[in-house]
Amino acid sequence: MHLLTKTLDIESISNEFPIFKRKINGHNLIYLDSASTSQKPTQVINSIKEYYEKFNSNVHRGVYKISEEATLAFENSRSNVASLINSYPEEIIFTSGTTKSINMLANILSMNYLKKGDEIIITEMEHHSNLVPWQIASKLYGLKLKYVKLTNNGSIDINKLESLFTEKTKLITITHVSNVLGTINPIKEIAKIAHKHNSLILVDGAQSVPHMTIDVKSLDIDFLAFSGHKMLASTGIGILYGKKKLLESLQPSEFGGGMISNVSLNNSSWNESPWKFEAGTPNVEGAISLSTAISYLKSIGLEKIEKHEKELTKYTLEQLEKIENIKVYGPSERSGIISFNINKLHPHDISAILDREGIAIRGGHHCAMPLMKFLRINGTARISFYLYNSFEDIDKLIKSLKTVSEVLK
Ligand code: C6P
Repeated sequence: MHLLTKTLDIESISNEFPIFKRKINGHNLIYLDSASTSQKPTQVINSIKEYYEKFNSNVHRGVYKISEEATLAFENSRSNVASLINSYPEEIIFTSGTTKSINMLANILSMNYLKKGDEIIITEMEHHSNLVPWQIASKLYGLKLKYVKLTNNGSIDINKLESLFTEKTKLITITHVSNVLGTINPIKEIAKIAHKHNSLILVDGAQSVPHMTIDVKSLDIDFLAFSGHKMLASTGIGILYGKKKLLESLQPSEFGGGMISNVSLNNSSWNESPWKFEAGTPNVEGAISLSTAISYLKSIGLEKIEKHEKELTKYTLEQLEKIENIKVYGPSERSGIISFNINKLHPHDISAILDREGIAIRGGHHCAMPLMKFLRINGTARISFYLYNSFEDIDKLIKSLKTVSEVLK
């Protein structure tokens, strides 16, 4: 056992995730792809079952018991999400995920706020979900995208970032944590710079909110997007946080049931925030699962989860160095995401070989092609951690990687 300080009781945590009882190719599952999606604990699975078995109904519509129960659970989830990031429930918009949140905001800002010639600052490390929507908006509305170039180890140079701001800059959109390199961007500092230049800031929190304590007030960010499925909840639920005053002043970009106040044949008016941004029947089971997931994460403690992942990351980086012909990408101070290549091996081959031992990792471009271009590669093998991973998982991974490196050199 290589664990000096035992931050989390991994055995009892992993016992709460039914998937770990499964054998994969005759081995216990070692899941090292939580950046892609996380596994789900029994509590979350049961909360979805309970909703369908006991109070399945639409929300905000029915004046009968089970609909009132569903509405209460849905709105309680909004409050639970709000408290997780130190915001108010009115600042929490339910979406289907990070991708949807960013697309929605790109539409909202393009339709309401941005004008031809305005500039948006973005980085080369963004996931396609925080790049393509802005690229399309820039083409449709005559906006200009300005990219922050990365340093050699895949970080942001704050001075270079600040030099891109002009009086035309209206938004900086940036990931909190890179899904490829694990780079943690200094969001508080960047928000300060953005506001100094009268610009808004959107943070892609897909890889940070599940793994660390996020306080939107202390960071002073205007918008934050994240996904439930990367933080123990079901797929199809996500969040767009926006400062209350901003959400109140912006118009929705999607229209239909649930978001209106009054409709006549020629005109319509909207409900209050955040409901005016939630057109159509929402993902009720998803919101309930997210609330349960958040309560579960809070009961363990995000500080402890972050510390645990830091310990795993440090240990893994040390162990990876001992493998021949390996190249690890990204800075040494990072979140629990590590990308690497071994020799000229295709990342998919590395992943397929590990799968034979029940080890799940991801290989490919990770939806970050501009970053791959910057690194002058087509893809990487990537491991990523969560609260259920142990030092034993890493020892098994390293043992298998050593074999891969030996056999295929
Ligand atoms: N990254 C990964 O394996 P969705 O798919 O909407 O839940 O999240 C999109 C997204 C946005 N931003 C970042 C930084 C992300 O990492 C992701 C999802 C997964 O890296 C799937 S490609």
